[in-house]
Amino acid sequence: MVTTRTPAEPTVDVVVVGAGFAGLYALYRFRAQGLSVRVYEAGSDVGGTWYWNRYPGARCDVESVDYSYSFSEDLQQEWDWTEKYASQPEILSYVRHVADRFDLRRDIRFDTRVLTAHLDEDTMRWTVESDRETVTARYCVFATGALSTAMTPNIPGLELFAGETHHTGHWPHGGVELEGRRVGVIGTGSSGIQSIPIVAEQADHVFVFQRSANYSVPAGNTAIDPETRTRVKATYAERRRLSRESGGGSPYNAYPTKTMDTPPDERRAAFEARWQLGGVLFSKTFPDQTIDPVANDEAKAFVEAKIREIVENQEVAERLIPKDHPIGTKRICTDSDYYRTFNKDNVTLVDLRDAPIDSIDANGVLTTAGRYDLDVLIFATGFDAMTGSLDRIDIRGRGAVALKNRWADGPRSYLGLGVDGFPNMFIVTGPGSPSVLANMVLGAEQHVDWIADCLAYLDEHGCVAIEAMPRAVDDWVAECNERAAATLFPIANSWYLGTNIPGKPRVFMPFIGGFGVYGSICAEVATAGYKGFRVI
Ligand code: N01
Repeated sequence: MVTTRTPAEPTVDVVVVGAGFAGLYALYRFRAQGLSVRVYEAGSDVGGTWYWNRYPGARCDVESVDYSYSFSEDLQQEWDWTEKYASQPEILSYVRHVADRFDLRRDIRFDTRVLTAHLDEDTMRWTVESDRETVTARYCVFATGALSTAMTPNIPGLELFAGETHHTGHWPHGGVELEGRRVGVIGTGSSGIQSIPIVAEQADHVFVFQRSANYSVPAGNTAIDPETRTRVKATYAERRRLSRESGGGSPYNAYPTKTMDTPPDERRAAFEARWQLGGVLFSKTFPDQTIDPVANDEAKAFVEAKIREIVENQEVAERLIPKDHPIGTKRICTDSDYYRTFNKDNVTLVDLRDAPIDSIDANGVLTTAGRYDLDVLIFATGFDAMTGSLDRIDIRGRGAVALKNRWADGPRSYLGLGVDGFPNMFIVTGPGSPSVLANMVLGAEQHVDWIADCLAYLDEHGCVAIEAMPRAVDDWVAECNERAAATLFPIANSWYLGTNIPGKPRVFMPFIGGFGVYGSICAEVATAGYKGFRVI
């Protein structure tokens, strides 16, 4: 209920939390329609994920020409990506360029962490408190990232370690001296698999502490030659159109036939072609690969044969082959010579399934089978994904109910965008949206455009608030669960389901129905006057 009292003017129209790809575009877009915006960013510069993740080998696994903003044709045409898969430094300089080119920095407060965001039900405004200031806003938009809260496991004795410890997600800006040192890497997800080959080039010895093996395919990174660049730029509009209609936000389709409907020779050739091309799209070689167990087994067998072929020591090869999940149901990793790295004399695979980590002491890591003396210990142990960055902020909606408590059994939203009981609050690329299953940059643009149009609609209609209705949230959660249950994804214990965080409810968090499908649903909701939302 909105009271009749005239509220004090809010400080700004919109507070945006986070200045990564999503937050920057939100600032640009909201400002363009005349709204006043303030962005808070905990880091000292723009970039989000690409500001923090500076570990050796950090690189995007979506093609650079696709993992970039589409909102400005001029920007698209003037920026020259140098590699098919951009490295972290190149992406960070791109994001910095965007911030400068569109004069975004003046509305961003850096080195500022948002602590609380509380709704005033009388005014329908949000009071947002950071470690620097408190502001009020008509709308609060969380662009806090899906993989932004690093997780370091609570291993007994960690604080005793006399060497250096680093998390890949908080890598020092000046880099880490690895030359001639004994380095331990805990974790073999995307971050570990990307960094281990480079760490092994520098370190005296690398101990890879592997709990679960992951599937990895060659990244297939190459320089972008001038002809390719010209061709991409000439056809950008079509490329973006196809991306928006696609399942994953990139302009590619799976093979036209299902795995087992494809003759064996042709099937193998298709896998081989994808393997040679490299990249995460291997997991979508055939359309049924993460749906049909038989199809999945074919893809697995292909990759497992590759691992056995590359790794010389067959005992090590067997340990590097995952035993616990269908291929592609955890984010498939991409690498540059990961498996070959295990042929080096200075690399040791420590299989924690045989002997788990027991503790850490001043000199290194102790497993139940022995000790590993180290100078540097790298945690490539991942993130409290999708909800972690929201949980860190005390977000309170109607009745002062905390979002964290509301989501105690798993995140519940309508379209991933809105939550009942939290009017005028929006989440960008959060749980309930395609998010991490699609191109995050196009995902952020699609969400921000939807929110911006929604805010314009509210102003045009003299409304003060919009709020997801409980029934719409229930239905959306059910739809997300049904779609996930129709795939093989829920079989795997992964950060998609929160299983990497002790005590987190096991819920498949992203919307798995495809980027294009999701975009159409969001557009239909808006066209129908924000069906499923209550507009006040
Ligand atoms: O994190 P992860 P990540 N003892 O959670 C292990 C994106 N990304 O940072 O599986 C021992 O995948 C854990 O073992 P287990 C991408 O979406 C993209 O690597 O829990 N080990 C696992 O091996 C990716 O999926 C890019 O048994 C422990 C690892 O740590 C996501 O970010 C690059 C442990 C964590 O793997 C996250 O990737 C990097 C413990 N106590 C990241 N706790 C690209 O674009 C955890 N582990 C290429």
